[in-house]
Amino acid sequence: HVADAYRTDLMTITRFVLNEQSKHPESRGDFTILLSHIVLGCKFVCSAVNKAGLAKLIGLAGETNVQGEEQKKLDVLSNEVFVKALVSSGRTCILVSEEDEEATFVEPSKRGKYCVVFDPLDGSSNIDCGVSIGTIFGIYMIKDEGEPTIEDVLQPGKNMVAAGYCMYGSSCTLVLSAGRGVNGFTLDPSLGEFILTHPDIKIPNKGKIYSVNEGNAKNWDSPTAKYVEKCKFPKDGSSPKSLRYIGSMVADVHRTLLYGGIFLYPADKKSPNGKLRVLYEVFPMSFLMEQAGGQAFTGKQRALDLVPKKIHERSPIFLGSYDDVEDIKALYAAEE
Ligand code: P6P
Repeated sequence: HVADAYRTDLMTITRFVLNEQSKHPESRGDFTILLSHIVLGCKFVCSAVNKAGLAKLIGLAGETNVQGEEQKKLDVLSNEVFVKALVSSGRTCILVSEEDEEATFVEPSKRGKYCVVFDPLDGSSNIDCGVSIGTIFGIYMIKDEGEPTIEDVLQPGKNMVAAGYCMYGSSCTLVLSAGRGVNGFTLDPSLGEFILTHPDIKIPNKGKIYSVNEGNAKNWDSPTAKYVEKCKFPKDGSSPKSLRYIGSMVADVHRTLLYGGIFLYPADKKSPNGKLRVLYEVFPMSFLMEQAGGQAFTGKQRALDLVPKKIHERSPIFLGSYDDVEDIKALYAAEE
């Protein structure tokens, strides 16, 4: 009976990645080891996010530790956990975190061949109201074996070897691509293992949902304004799209990936480069969308072709179902 077989044949994320690795006989397992440390970080953050929410809400002793120190802000704590896990993996050489102004260059004795860019806890302002938040990460190989420089992380997103996010919501879901499709894993807390629950995710070619902060409408440029107008008042007799906007990128992107539709964080007069960060928000989510059959556009070009000049650079982003992104690309092309 399939269900029985499934229950006993547990496909954990580690086993899944080892299977993938076996397709690269030359691989020495470095990626598997790196990923296992990222997974450890996600498990820790999942537990801390759940506890912190409760501690904060009912003032448990946990809110200040036994030394009476004010509990670290969760995003600072999450950042420390990921930096320590990534350095201790011995597989990384440069880390870029949303929380750290400067890149971290790993000491030579612990250096590996990967650069990891990450937002340890994106959307953390939503914790107090229980809205899902997440960790977003992208992985590059260093350009060459020489002394690592910041140029090793200022690579276009298309050079990423892997990207993913972990969403801390009603369940803890890790979505990952290593360049051969997208797979989703859900944490089984009783096992402490991420189990394959969403094999080979493909985003629908067209969706019924658009996701944007309408509160910025007065500052939008014309192609974005025209596109959103088209979503609300379609001229071709089709039904209007629904608006879903959670305000936490991981949650909005996860829904878009599974249900289809389009997520937009456009440029506006206040922020000409939009709000979302290229390296550890735009690139990983664009990588996943392309791997799932969707696409990602900056208003000027394919998002993954962008070459960042600064590690915390921002970019407008339109990502999701292939046909929906095509529609907004046509409106930007018409304005050129
Ligand atoms: P706004 C959260 O603060 C975040 O960085 C993303 O997770 C989210 O998509 C975006 O900002 C929301 O921004 O301006 O709509 O509140």
